[in-house]
Amino acid sequence: MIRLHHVAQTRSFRVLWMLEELGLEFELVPHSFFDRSLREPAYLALSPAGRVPALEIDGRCLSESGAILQYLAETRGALTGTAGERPDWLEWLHYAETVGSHVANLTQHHIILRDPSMRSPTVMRLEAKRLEKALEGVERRMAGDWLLASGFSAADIAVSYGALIGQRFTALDRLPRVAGWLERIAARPAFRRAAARDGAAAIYTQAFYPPPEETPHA
Ligand SMILES: N[C@@H](CCC(=O)N[C@@H](CS)C(=O)NCC(=O)O)C(=O)O
Repeated sequence: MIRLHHVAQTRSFRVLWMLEELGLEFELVPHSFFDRSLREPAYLALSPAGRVPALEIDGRCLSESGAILQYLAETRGALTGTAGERPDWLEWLHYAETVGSHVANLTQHHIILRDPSMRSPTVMRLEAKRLEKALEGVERRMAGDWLLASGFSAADIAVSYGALIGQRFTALDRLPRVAGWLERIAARPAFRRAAARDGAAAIYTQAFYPPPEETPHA
């Protein structure tokens, strides 16, 4: 049995959605960021840094979402794009972390650091801009309806997760192709099934987290 260790709204959603796209049966094991369970020795045996996702599959456990998407696509023979598209497919799978790193930094400053004195308004503004720049790269390079010309692939899952969460930190007004892509994604039956299994929102509870205003110099 495939078993996915998951926290709602996190990168493990990529894997949840991929499993739904592939039509695989799996057990979903929900975890929380707020009860220290990801730091228990039993969980650290599954995920060395105590993070989600962790996917128990084929007699072992994988804990990098990009590697998991690639492994699932390659071993289950689906959502890989064509052979000729392989360099682009790999590039997008990893570009997901260019987007994801800004989302993670913004999440730290807007949400995880609860005491405002620990937050950096400069980092919040800078990271929102850098996220927008990373999404502009998607806007410019999308092949058509999806990232690859041959159609929907695991690359769309990897990158769009960052854009879906990222739009809570940077508006997509100037990125119409990205906005249209997210609408197509939201209409996919497997995405809807994954969203229904994701769990209650405990991290992102606001639709938008605006960057702090710049304080005018006196
Ligand atoms: N590179 C890893 C990053 C995994 C990761 O940082 N996951 C976050 C959720 S998005 C996590 O589990 N954070 C919990 C923590 O840092 O304690 C991946 O893509 O799977």
